[in-house]
Amino acid sequence: MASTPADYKLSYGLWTVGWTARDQFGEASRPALDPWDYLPKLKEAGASGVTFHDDDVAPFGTDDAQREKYFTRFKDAAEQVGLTVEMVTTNTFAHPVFKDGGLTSNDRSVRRFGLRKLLRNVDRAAEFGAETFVMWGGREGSEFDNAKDLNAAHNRYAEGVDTIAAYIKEKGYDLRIGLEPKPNEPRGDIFLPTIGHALGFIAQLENEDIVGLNPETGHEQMAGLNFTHGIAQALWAGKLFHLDLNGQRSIKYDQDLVFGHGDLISAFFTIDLLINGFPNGGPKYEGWLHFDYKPARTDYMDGVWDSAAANAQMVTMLADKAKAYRADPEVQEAFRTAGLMELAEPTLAAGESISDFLADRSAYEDFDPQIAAERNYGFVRLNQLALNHLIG
Ligand code: GLT
Ligand code: MN
Ligand code: MN
Repeated sequence: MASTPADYKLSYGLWTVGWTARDQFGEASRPALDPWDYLPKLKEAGASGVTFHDDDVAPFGTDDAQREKYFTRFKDAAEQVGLTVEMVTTNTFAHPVFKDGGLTSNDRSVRRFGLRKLLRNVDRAAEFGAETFVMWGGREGSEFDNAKDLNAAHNRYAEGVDTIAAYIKEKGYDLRIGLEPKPNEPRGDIFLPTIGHALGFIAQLENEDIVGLNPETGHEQMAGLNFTHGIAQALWAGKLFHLDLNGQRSIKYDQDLVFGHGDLISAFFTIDLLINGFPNGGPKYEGWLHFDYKPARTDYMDGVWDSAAANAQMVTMLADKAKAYRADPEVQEAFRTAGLMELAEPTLAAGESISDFLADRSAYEDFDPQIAAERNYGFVRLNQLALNHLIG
């Protein structure tokens, strides 16, 4: 039976449907609604969760009394509509004060201001019961290689993230940090450009236990990388805390298309991994399927809601196909032919020492590489079986 959006934990950034389509070259092509007015339509599109930046709900500079009113109103509306605020994130990129970064600006007073804005928003995230605190450091980076002491910049970035993590622990909040990599845009080059860079950075932190990743499909693809491989490594490392699903067609500006509207085959295997897990078991993603996309500038309000629903529809359709693919006996047989199950077997036998291994003539001296080289793995057939499920 076909699945429905209610079968998955689907959530949307408020800034996605809320994007008025102002871009580098043109004015807004759609009006902005009040933050709470997006919620009923998001629910209708298939959402069970919603996420926001501090400034999406209460604009930058709003005084404290007014801020509380905005957040209370938003909270009430979300509860009434039945949407969970599962993640909260902080805008440390839009105001020109952050033009050289929030945590890595060369100006110490800006870094102190940025860190205060982030800590204030940690309290907000906890108040809303969010599970994840996403940090996208879009302005952390440079256009020129001589603009920064790159060692000091990484020290300041680590100091900032560690301070936020320490604050979460001190307060006893049930919250984890998800760092979001991106190679470039808006900065010429952004720090923590890919999943791999971010994993390396996290390993250096004092509070690495509550710091993981929020990878975005298109951001890895902007760097020419394989998103499914990237999230697989994050899962393997126990660091896939959250994710941003969307679409991107090749190495170019951040397109933020609907999920599956970029590289469809990659989207299929992403959902296959997220829904079905690794073929031999192992760590499985249990978190939210969060969409971070932009409704096309050419669409008006009807198009905003069409595109929101399209994301949910892509997940349900791809999940149904991915489940059928895994259950297909021909696919299972092709998995075995391809050696997928064999890969789960350790290369050394249980208890085998290195000297035992060196003494095993069958592993080397008597091994015939020529015969092994003639193995037909059948990867193309296996891939065609996947495509039969996807488009057949
Ligand atoms: C911004 C960015 C996204 C991030 C958001 C979280 S904000 O829209 O393009 O990729 O996920 O701060
Ligand atoms: Mn993006
Ligand atoms: Mn994102």
